[in-house]
Amino acid sequence: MSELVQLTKQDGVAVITINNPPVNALSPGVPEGISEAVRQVAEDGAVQAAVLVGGGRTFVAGADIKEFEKLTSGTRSRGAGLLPLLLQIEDCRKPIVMAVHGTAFGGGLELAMAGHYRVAAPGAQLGQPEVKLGIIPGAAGTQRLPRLIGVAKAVEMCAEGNPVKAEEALRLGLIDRIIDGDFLAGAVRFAREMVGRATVKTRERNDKLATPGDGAPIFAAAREAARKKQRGLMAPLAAIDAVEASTKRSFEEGCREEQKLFLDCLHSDQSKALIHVFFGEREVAKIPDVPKDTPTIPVARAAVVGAGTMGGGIAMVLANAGIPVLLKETDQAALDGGLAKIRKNYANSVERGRFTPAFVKERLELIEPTVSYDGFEKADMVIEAVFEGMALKKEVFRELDRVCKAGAILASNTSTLNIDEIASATSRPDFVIGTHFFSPANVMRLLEVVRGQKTAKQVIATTMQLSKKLGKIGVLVGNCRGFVGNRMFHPYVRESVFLVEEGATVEAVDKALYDFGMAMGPLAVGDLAGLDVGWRIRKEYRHLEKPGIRQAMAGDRLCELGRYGQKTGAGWYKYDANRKAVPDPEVTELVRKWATEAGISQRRISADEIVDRCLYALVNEGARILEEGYALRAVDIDIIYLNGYGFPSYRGGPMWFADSVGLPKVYNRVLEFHRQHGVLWEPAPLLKRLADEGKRFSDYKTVGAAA
Ligand code: 3H9
Repeated sequence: MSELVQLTKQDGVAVITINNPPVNALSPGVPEGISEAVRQVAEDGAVQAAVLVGGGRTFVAGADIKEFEKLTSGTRSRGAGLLPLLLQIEDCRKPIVMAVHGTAFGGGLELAMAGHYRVAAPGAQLGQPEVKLGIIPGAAGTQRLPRLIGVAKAVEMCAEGNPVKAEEALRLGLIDRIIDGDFLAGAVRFAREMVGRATVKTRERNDKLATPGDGAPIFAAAREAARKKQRGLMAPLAAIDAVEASTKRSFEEGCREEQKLFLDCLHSDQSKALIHVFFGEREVAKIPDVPKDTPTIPVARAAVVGAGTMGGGIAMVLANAGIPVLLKETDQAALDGGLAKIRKNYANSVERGRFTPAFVKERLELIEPTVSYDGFEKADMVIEAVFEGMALKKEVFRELDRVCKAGAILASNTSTLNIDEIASATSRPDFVIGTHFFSPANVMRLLEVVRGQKTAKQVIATTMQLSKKLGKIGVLVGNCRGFVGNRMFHPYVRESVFLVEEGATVEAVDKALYDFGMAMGPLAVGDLAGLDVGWRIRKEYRHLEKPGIRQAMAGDRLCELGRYGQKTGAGWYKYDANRKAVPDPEVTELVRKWATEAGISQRRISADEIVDRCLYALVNEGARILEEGYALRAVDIDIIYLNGYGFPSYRGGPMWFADSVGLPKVYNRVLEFHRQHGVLWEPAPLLKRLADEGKRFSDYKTVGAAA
């Protein structure tokens, strides 16, 4: 038998254990090992039933995702796949009980469904998350799941990819029992109870399958939801087609249809991008010079300075993770305002069913409002979220340095300011770090963790670990202006404004980028965030601008007219009372006038040009950041854009997108823009080099440690 699968016997019950840490993926050798074990069970007269269980922390978390790349690149052949093994299990005449703890995901759930019975540990999760990787279940999951739980729930699970917990799985009929106490002993006891009972084959059950007529409205609704909620993604629609096949065809024909759809998805660019994202999200946690075993500081108590939108959101995030937090404002009125906003946000979450009232009550009790620094001496970590201004930030850090205990981490939520300069206001720059949350902080998953020149490794390790505890994805970046995300966003937005000045309508620019897959167009984002924010900063730094370089002016001119965006009812768009954007012909007229005055000639601009101008500006700046070492890897930039800027996941992030277009093509287009628009389009040296060498951004490793 394979080393990855063991067989032991307990009084007439065989226990088949899969041991392929960390998640018991179905890597080469595992299916073969299971097959051999099932053969032995069938042949061994002393065995009356079997339990199949995962060793370690989980059942089987799915097919081995690393193998997919080998399959699509042709470095590994598909072999017979899992289907014959699942038939072999189902055809065994002795009851085989699948014992699920941890997760039974993807191929893991497909394996479990081929068993005659399923038991689970409390809290275990079962799901078909393949769509999140741009594929669909490929081992009869779309055919067995509806037979076990009915079409409506099966299509939801396969198309949305979200798992169910054991308790719901029991209600749905996906499992037969929840085992409290000693899991393996309970599963073996269950198997013994099943000896002599029918070995029910899931594939032969049709009692829960809808007729094509009954199923039609379910599938129509699922398609509509997928087009809306998973815009641009192919796999959910393919998953729905595959589940629908279960209602129209025999099991065998349904499996053939599923295979075809599975392979189409597996070979798609979307799947390659989403698999890149899966591994990327894990890669960003790995920091070359901060090894996994770097000691961390326990963060048992925290404090936040500033109860504005960001500070309040950050306090909620800490409280949601069970960390007691002091929330400080300068005066009672501001504090009350901040708290009212927090309560309103929580009330909205209860309304939407995200939190229970009891959960919210507990979390609110963890947030202790204050107008003084009393109690700060107990905090293990303080996050400053006061108004964005260097003098004020330094004053706060000077004070924090005075009141906080030695060993406490002092973090700043600045989105633009120099973290080393902030740190210089303290006597402990090694304990200062940037934690750049994105708005709304309690919703957005991204956390840019900004490493200062002197930030200690344990402070970095602690902050990265904390980001995971807070449900965020932490990405380490270096201390440059705008850090990674906003530094790249600047040329992206600049180009969108230039395009409007050159004759594209506001709607055309936003639509082209929305159709590309961005969650919102850049101009609509500006209206949402407030056009005055950038305008004020630009006014402050105008004296630093190099003469002769074109500056985007239309946004600033709108601000001069009091059009700050949604909050003033007008910006690039007009807004009705419900903040719904309406195109405003007056803006088109105004911009035309301003452009004429500035000597900019207007012309028709295609959607392709809009996308190229905006995205390649993003990519070109990303290449500079990478070469300068402010991001550790191209994938770090991708993860930032996917989680903080609404970049479409199925395009893998801006750097992956550029790689998939091909860097020579991207470089040539950047050169073309350089010729047309001048110095702002100077190609990044790294882009040129990689394009010349026929390489990709993902091949490039920085020497910098994002410092
Ligand atoms: C599928 O099954 C298709 C089928 O229909 C069959 C078709 C024929 N493969 O996430 P973690 C690695 S598609 C390979 O940090 P956690 C992961 O990269 C699959 N590797 O732990 C990481 O490596 P490293 C459907 C995998 O406790 C390490 O394991 N299944 C796989 O936070 C630990 O992972 C899924 O989509 C895998 N399948 O979360 C499930 N899974 O340490 C994907 C994990 O080197 N997996 N690794 O960075 C998950 O959702 C989470 O990993 C899980 C554990 C919840 C299981």
